[in-house]
Amino acid sequence: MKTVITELLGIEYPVIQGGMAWVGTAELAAAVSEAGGLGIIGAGGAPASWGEEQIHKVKEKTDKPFGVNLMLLNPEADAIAELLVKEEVKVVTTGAGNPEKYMEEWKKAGVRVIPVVASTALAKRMEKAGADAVIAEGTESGGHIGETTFVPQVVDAVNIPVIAAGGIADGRGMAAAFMLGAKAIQMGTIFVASKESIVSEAYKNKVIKAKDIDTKVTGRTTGHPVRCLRNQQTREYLKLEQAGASFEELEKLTLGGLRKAVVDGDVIHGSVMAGQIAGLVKDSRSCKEIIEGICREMKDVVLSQAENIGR
Ligand code: TUI
Repeated sequence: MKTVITELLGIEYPVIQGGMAWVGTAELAAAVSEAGGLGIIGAGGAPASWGEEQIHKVKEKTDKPFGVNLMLLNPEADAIAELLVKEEVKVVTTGAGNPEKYMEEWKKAGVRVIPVVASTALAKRMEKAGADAVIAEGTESGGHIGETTFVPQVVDAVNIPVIAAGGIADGRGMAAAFMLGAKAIQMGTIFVASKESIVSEAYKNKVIKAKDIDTKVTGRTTGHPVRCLRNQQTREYLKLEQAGASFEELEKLTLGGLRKAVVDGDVIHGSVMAGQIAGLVKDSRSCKEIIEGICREMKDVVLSQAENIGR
C-alpha cells in the first residue's frame, strides 16, 4: 500500500505504532517494523541508556526502518535527542510537548521528525519548524491525551502529511481516517494486546475484556489528562480529584503506576493506559496479522461502501 508516508519512511503499510512508555520495547518495535509498519521504541520516562540498549536490540532484530518516541517531559530528553542522531535513527515521533528546540539538529542529521500535536496551532508551528509530518492524536487515545477530535481540522491547517491516531483498531477506523484526509494511521491499544507485546498477561486480558465505557480520564484538574482502563486506582484518583486534592497528593497515587501494571501485572493499583477503542480489541494477534488484516479490511470497507453509495 503506497501513500506519501510509506514513501517518506520506506515502509510497506501506512501503519505506525504509538510510542508507548514501557510497552514500546525493542520486541514490539521490531515486530511492527518486520511486519511492514513503523515500529517505535517508546522512551517514555526512561533514561537515555535504556533507549540506547533498545535501539541496539531492534537493529539486531530487523533491518527495516524503525523510530523512537521522545516523551518531552522526560528529564533526559536532551540526551535522548542526541542519542537519536548518534545512532542514526530514521524517524522520531514526539509527545507531550513542543520539540522545536531539537528540530534543527535532527533535520541536519536527516532524521524524519513527526511530532504528535494536540492542536491545529501546534501543527502549523511544527510545519514551519520543518516537521516532515504530524500525528493528530485525538482524545480517544490512551495515556496522556489532548482534548480534541480534530483530524480534518489538522489536515486543513497544514500542507505536510497528517497521520491520524486515537480510536482506530480495524479497517473501518482506518478507512474513516483516510476519508478525513490522513495519509497513515498510528495505533497503540491494539498493539498493547498483540502477541509480541511484553506487557503482563493481566494487562493484555484487561484490554481484551474491556467494554466501550471502561476508560476513565484522570488528571483533568492538574492539566495532565491521562486515559486508563477503570480500576481501583482510577476510582480513588477521581474521588480525590473531585474532593479538590492537591497535585502532590494525586501524583503519589499514580507515580510508577504504568510500570506496576505493565511489568508487575498489578492492574488493580497500577495505571492501565488504553484508548477508548479497547472495547473493540477482542483477541491477541501477531503484529503481522494486525497490520495486514487492517489494510485488507480497509480496502474491503472502502470498496463495499463505494458500491453502496453508487447504487
Ligand atoms: O504523549 C502521549 N501519550 C503519553 S506520554 C505518557 S507517559 C506519561 N505518563 C503519565 C503522565 C504523563 C505522561 C503516556 N502517554 N501522547 C502524545 C501527546 N502529546 N498527547 C498529547 C500531546 C501533546 C500535548 C500538548 C502534545 C503537545 C502539546 O503541546 C504543548 C505545547 O507546548 O504546545
